[in-house]
Amino acid sequence: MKALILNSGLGHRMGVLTSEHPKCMTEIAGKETILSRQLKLLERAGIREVVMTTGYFDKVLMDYCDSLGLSLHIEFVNNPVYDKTNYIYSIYCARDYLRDEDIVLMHGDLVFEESVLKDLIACDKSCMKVSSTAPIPEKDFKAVIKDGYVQKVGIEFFDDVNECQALYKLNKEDWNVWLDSIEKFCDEKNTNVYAENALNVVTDRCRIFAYDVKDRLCAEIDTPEDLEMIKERLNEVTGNSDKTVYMCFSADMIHSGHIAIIRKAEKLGRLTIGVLSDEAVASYKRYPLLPWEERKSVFENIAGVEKVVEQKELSYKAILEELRPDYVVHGDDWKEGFQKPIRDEVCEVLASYGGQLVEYPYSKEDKYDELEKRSRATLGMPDQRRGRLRKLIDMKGCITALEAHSGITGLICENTKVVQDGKTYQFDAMWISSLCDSTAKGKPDIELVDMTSRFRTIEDITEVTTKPIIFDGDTGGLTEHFVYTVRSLERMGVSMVIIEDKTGLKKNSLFGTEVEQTQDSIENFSAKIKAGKAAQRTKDFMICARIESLILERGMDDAITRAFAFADAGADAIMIHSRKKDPSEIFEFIKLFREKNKTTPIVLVPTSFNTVYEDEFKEAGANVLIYANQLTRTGFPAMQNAAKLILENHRAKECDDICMSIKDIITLIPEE
Ligand code: SPV
Ligand code: MG
Repeated sequence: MKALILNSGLGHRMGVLTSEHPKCMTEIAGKETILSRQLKLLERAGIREVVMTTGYFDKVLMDYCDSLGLSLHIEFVNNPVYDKTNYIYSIYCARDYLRDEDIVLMHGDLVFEESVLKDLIACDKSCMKVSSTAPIPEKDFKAVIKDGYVQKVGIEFFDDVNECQALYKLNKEDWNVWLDSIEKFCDEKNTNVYAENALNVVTDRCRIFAYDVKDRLCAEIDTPEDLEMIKERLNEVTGNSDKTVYMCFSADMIHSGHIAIIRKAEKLGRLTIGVLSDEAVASYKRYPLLPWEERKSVFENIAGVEKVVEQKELSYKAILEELRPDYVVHGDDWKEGFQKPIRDEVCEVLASYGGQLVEYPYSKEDKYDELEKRSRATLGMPDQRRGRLRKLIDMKGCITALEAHSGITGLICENTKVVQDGKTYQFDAMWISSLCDSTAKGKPDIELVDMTSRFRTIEDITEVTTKPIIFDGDTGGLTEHFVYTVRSLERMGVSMVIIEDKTGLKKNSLFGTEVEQTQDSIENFSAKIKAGKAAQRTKDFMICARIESLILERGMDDAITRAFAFADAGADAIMIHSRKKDPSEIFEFIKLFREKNKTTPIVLVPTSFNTVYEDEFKEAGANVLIYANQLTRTGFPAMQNAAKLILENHRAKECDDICMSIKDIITLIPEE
């Protein structure tokens, strides 16, 4: 079904109100014009195509329609002799777009209630709006009605008439008959009459039902007095139902605070809720307990919510530019803190089109904090935590992990956030490095710290955090031992173990060829991977094969051959390591691997090749970036320095400047 809107006339009787634009652009409620309202109602009624005839100020009209940003395709048809003809000729000009279509026809100066349009469209017969209760106008259109159907329309009839307006729903069979008659009139140069004159001669074949809307609003605006009267009526009948309201939620836990603000928002108009995407929630808060689809469905089922859409970013800019709501509603808590830049941007976008921000006092209640704490705790449980690494990789494409070797470094990784340009950044996962775990225990990184002790570190960290864990499993040890390690790690909620293809006494890779190291054979290492995969009890757990060929200078061919072999053996991810500052061999490896394998995640530890930005690695095809030792390498030298300062000064005062205050150190540890 197409809509036909007749906008070729100027509306001389409106005086100065139409000196710069056509009558349909007259404002009837705030910035809402007769036309913007008509178009929005058509859009809401499911119409997608509009044919609009133009005349006066056609460029102004076209630009205006464009600026409304509606999802309607509008075909503009100019009547070149708009000042010498009546709208019958405008329809004639547009006839090629209109034939064989069901049509909603309306004059461009009509204002009607939404239900009037909806009812006409829903009527299966062709129909015209009439009112049996409105006074019979002296000089305007009346419809002569017989047996419920329109016989004639014109200003000259007074018997058996009802007031009527040029708002029709026409089924194509009836419309084609009327359009033929219009064509005939115009071909015979009869262009200064109403289109209804052409209707009146074919009503035996063009059957139009007189749809009585009684007292509902459907009136034209011809004069400034009409305008004032209709503005008032419109306000009475629509209240706020013409206004649109937008709110955004991340919540996977709806509580009475959310419902209370939704109740307030819905009073302002028709409410659309934006639900933040999983990625946006994970970026600023924590991984959502419920995926987006479920959160969407929860909001869809709250009374008063008309529509739910996805807000892909913390920034509201894109969604506001698309929806252009009259109001954005939010708690006033975002006037300060990390959300302030987001609020500032919202104000800017709203100002650009005349929208308004409505803020309600934010009620911080302990019970909500308690609920949030409980849901965070759930995220830390082994079954919840384990599968999240894979989900994050799927969701973000490339994730970051930071080294943690104790409860406190785990908390730093869990809670450190940075806000830049309205976006929040935090680490996605934690890396339990053999180097840092050993260093924290004052031992060399040679698989000397036994598994029981390494597991203790994992437990210290899991007790106080929720983020997924990648465990540095060194060589994995004997295959017979590795299978037990896999199950223990799974039980603890670890998401991934990385084992390197070395055998014998392992030393840290960053020594390169300075130390004697033996690379395991492809066969042995593949067998270890297979055994690990067979041993695991959950489907979430990942085993990553780490290739040492570049570290041991065995060449790219060896590295890539191993990568394909280990992926074939069942490795869930491939880590390639290098100790060169120049990242080219890493990029070359990624390119060669991705030529044949598009899906197996690639893991990198950019300690030496650290000039490359995360986005560049992501672009190249990497999926996990591990910052493997930076907390250890910054934390322990700071301690060494403090120890020296005390010894040198024989007191602790000189240390004060480099010490965190007691208050700050306490706040690093969340209260239970
Ligand atoms: C570790 O952090 O222990 C690692 C990475 O295995 S590296 O030190 O670069 O070898
Ligand atoms: Mg290690």
